[in-house]
Amino acid sequence: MSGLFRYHGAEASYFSAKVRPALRYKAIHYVEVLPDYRGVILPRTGLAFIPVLVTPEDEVLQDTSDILDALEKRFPQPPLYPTTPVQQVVAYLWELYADEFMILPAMHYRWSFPESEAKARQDFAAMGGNPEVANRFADRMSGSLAMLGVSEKTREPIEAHLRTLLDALSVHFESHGYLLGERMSLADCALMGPLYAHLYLDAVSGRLLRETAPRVCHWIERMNRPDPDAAGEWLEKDALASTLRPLLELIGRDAVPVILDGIAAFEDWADDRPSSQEEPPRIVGQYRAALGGVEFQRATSAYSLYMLQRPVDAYRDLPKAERAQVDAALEGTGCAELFRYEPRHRLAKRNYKLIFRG
Ligand SMILES: N[C@@H](CCC(=O)N[C@@H](CS)C(=O)NCC(=O)O)C(=O)O
Repeated sequence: MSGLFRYHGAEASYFSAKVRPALRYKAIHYVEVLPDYRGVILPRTGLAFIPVLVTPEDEVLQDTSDILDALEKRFPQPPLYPTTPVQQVVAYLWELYADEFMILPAMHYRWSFPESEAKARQDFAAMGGNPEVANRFADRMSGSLAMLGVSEKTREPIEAHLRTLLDALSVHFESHGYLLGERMSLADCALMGPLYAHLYLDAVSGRLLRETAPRVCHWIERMNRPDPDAAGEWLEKDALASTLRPLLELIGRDAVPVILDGIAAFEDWADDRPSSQEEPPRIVGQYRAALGGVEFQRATSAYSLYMLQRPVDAYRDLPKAERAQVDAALEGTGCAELFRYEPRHRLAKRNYKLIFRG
């Protein structure tokens, strides 16, 4: 055993980009290897997802939220998870947004533009070494656009969302190094998934970022090359920067309704499931969502509820006075809706699979 963590990930992989900055920031001794599906990932997790992190003790961690939780526990310094109420809940909120909503612009910009698609196919072939296998994978990914809600109909509101996000992030990064202040957090890591692995690396969106959002590009570069000795602190007194407010308003306006409608549809399905069914399927049909006034259909995913539980648990575990501080910080952003929603079902993990609990 080498004493090293082994990180099975890929440069163009959304979720690989979420954990990599944390490994570097925490100065964890690790190597990043090309994903070993046959030897490690499939036999050990039963799934074909990346990233996967194998610890020096040969424990296999899968799912970026679970990987980051485990890393924070084992290497608490430097921290990634704020412990003050507002910043903690807001960090989980960004994770939910980045994992569940930002997939729309990320997939749109990779697969709706021939130039981006061609580059992605070449990148996949270079990673895997077999162009046919790479193209089959690319076909599956590009074929999932309609299921995700990316279509000619949603193109305009998706692109408008990204432009507004980039403008608001550019303003924020004029005054602050990271989302919560001068230190990276879970929030920044999660946002790296869509922003680095897809939007920065892909041809058309990469140009858009470089031409219109150089400060966002610089944040991406700093996230990928963190200097642990140069880190500052999150804002004092659990404050949020005033420049974060337009970002939270954007999340509240566009992403929160799409996410909550999906969770409500999943819960309706779960109400009627056979009582013997412990494991939900990944996708349970489609639900109606709306973005920028455009109605569309999107796959209903069990995983969205698992991700919602993180900010909601963090919020509900707070003493009343601290919950009031979170309410005050999110007042009028549209994000507080998430905490008013009361899930009727609860999901947990067993052997890397989601299961109903209780
Ligand atoms: N919730 C998982 C998602 C992992 C995931 O979707 N990974 C993508 C690559 S970014 C993948 O391996 N997809 C393979 C597939 O969909 O078949 C996590 O956070 O790790």
